[in-house]
Amino acid sequence: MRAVLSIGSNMGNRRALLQTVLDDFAAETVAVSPFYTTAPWGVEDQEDFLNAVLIVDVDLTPLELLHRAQALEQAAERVRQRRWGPRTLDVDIVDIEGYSSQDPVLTVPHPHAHERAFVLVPWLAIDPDATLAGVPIATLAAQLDDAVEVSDPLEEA
Ligand code: A4P
Ligand code: MG
Repeated sequence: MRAVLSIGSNMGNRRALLQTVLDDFAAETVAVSPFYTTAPWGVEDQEDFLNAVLIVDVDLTPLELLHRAQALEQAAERVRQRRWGPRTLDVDIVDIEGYSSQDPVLTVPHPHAHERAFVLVPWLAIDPDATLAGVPIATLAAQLDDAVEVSDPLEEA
């Protein structure tokens, strides 16, 4: 099963926290985007995020993949204080090939993915021809003007 994951952090050692996800999925990874510095979406009075997207090919069910993502968030000692608020690590399932779900426990495609430059821009970098619910992600990304730029590893904690 091929899936697209969005990872983000805006607390602590952001680069190291994102790396824990890359390490966990290393053997199942098809592609990893660069890390991007992104302005906070949703709740704007918080630090900038570091975001990336990875494409994985896993031998798991969608729910098993969700649980694995949540275990990584727990391992990062994530405390959920408020919706869209600051977090050490967020691992979202953006899309799963050949699968869709409206269940609130696991909604696929992710209901906000199409309006988030921090998801679409990194994804576009590793899969320029990808579509989301049938729409090219290049088209979706072109409609957004959020600040998203490749981060300089030397400047990142
Ligand atoms: N859930 C349902 N569908 C999914 C899915 N496709 N992937 C459920 C992951 N989880 C999914 O999530 C709440 C519940 O969503 C989970 O129990 C799961 O079963 P959560 O991660 O506990 O809550 P949250 O993250 O605080 O809220 P929410 O609404 O999921 O926020 P998001 O969408 O994760 O957004 N700005 C920038 N620049 N970069 C970011 O990375 N991230 C967020 C968080 C806000 N602003 C951001 C960023
Ligand atoms: Mg989340």
